[in-house]
Amino acid sequence: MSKKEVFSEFNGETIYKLSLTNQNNMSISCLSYGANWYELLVPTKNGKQNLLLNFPTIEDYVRTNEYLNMSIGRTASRIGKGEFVLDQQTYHVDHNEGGNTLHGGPHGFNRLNWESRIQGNQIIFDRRITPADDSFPGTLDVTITYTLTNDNQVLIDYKAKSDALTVFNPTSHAYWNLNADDRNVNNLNLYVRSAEHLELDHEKIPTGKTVKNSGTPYDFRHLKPIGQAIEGLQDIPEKGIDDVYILDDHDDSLPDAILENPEQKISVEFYTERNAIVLFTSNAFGEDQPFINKTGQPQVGVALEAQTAPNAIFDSRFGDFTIDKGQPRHYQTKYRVIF
Ligand code: FUC
Repeated sequence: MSKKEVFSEFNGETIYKLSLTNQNNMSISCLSYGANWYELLVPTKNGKQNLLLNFPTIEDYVRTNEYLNMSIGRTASRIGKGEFVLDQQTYHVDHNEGGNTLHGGPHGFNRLNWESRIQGNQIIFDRRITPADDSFPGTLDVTITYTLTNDNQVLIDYKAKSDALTVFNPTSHAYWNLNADDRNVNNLNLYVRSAEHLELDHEKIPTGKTVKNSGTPYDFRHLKPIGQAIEGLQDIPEKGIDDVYILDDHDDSLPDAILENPEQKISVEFYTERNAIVLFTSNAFGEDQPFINKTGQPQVGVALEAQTAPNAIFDSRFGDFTIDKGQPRHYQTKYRVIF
């Protein structure tokens, strides 16, 4: 079952909502604005339950600036001073957080209304993004595809091709909350297949060093309640997690993260071939955020943003997200939902 309908008008453009349902009555829907993942609905004995946070209007998404469920690009996380070097040439891209560039800058993927269509069990978004649009080098043709399978997996594929050397490190900023009631995520169990996270400076720019997770609140190598980690972080300014976890060596057969609601027996397994996940526990969220069915509060949701470690842009030990002229690039993140 699939449907494309008008969600709203915004700035003279039509925003579409596109939905798919599989044979087990699990549904996803997306919005063309930001190639946004609007809902992941699973059937329960009390009706359908959305496992993602969402807002009622596009204006809420634009005003709140938390990248709620947005597609992020061209580059996830922060580029210090918006500056990087490719083939000995220094580039400066637009800033949007102090002097730094966060999540692709002020004109990132999240600010675009994407071309959208449904094909079979896929929702497909396309855009051409030029240097005049977002200040990054190279005209980039991007396709973001959400696929819903009959074995309850959602795949997000990011494909891009550029007419010049550039960078491409997209992610999904989906915020999860597997509770049917109004609780935040502190009671949910989390596992992350990671032994270390990046050290960050006071502007959250990677220093190049890593920190071992073992013996710290950051350690999720065994399933544990998110609230247990949060309790251990009350002495840091954020009072929560907003960190780049470096994943252990890639193994296709192992989930890189698991989020579990032990009471309702709902869980989501995350699989990525990228080398990092940014874990963000919505630490400063509050009542001014009008979520549907949830009260805005710290830890109202958790984002697990699969990506190449952001410091790869200046340190090849952490990977490489540059793409050459004409060279296609394809990344995939897989979410397996168990209910
Ligand atoms: C995450 C964090 C940021 C920011 C944003 C909404 O990726 O790293 O600090 O708050 O999401």
